[in-house]
Amino acid sequence: TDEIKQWFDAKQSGRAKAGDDKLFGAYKDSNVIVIQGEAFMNFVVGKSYNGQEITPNMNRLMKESMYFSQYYHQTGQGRTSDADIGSNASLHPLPTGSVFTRYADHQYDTMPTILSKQGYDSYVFHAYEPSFWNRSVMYQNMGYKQFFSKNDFTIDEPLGWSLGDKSFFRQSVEKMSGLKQPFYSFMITLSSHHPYTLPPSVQELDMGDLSGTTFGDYIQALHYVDAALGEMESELKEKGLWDKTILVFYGDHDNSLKEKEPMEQFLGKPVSDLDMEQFMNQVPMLIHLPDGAHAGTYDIPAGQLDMTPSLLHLLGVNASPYYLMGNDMFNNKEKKLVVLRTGAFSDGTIFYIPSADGVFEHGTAYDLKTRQTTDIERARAGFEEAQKRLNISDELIMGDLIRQFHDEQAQTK
Ligand code: GP9
Repeated sequence: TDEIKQWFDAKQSGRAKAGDDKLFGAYKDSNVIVIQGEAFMNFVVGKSYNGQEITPNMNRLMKESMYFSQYYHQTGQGRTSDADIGSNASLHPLPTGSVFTRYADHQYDTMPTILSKQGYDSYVFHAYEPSFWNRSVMYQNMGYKQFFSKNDFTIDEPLGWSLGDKSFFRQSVEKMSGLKQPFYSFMITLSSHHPYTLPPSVQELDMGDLSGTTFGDYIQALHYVDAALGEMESELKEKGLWDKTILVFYGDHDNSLKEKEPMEQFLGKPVSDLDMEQFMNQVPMLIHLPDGAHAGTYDIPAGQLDMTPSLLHLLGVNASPYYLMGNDMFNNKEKKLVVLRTGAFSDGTIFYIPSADGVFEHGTAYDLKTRQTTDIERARAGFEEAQKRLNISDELIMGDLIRQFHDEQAQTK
């Protein structure tokens, strides 16, 4: 554990604190609403097909939001639950299985537990069976005051697996409007779940040659989720929550549609291996601040593990006592490196893709400027750091080391 402690000593001592920059604590005591969008990928954002905008509401919202254009999902086999643990506990998911089902009794530093010390109550909303991904057990451990599951919603818009996202958002905002502020709300959407076949009445786009294909259905589903997002914005404004709330939207993972052909048809241009690799790994990340300030495109390499440390920065919470592996996107002192569960990584200049055998030299390194393969040696240091981070995270989770470290700290006080 010495290596782990050393790594965290360096990480924690470099965390942002009061007075470092104007953004630190600029939105102290704001409510925080985070929406995790099912299979919502970045390549659709800003795109049109057959003259129709796919995500008009998000495109509009982006103009008054911080948009992170190089944001990666860092999930593994635990899919939606991995995006959740990555984002809310800033740890890498496991090489196999899901933290939610395998280690639900271990201790984590999470958005809810950290924010509870700042006077926040935290709530999680997902209109599906509470036992799925072991959520009801895990959410209690993660420090949520209440989990609003399928049992707490009226199924007045049956769609796909459960309740449609439009009604899910409306009923969730209704519940939120009665809560003591400030609150943290984490919401998980569902309508754009594989296989994406929403009924024709809900499919609004003319997908031309792509209609009736899984890819076409996927685009239709995202268009529906985007409309739901637009409605939610109005509902938050109606309830007087909009300008008191940091609203975050990000995608949880890829859509499992790995074929190039429909992608090329959708984008109307050829797609390289590197393009495809990035499309499959990048999700949108939007942060809308209560006053709509600091809007623009932020092209730093980042990922789901960075959400919690970055939100703490905006809220003025010192992250140094916590065992969070991600980077604070607003702290210029932290080295920006985003590590995916596969061992792929990017530092913003290169993107390294490992081979199946995991041998460094067998992987491929791309230069992100030329978009061509580059000397593999440029990736060596990043590869080693990526492996180190994944190992540290695994040991931390499996060995319940966060509990041990906090216990040790408490004893030395
Ligand atoms: C169901 C939803 C789906 O509750 O979270 O999860 P996924 O299959 O995408 O991991």
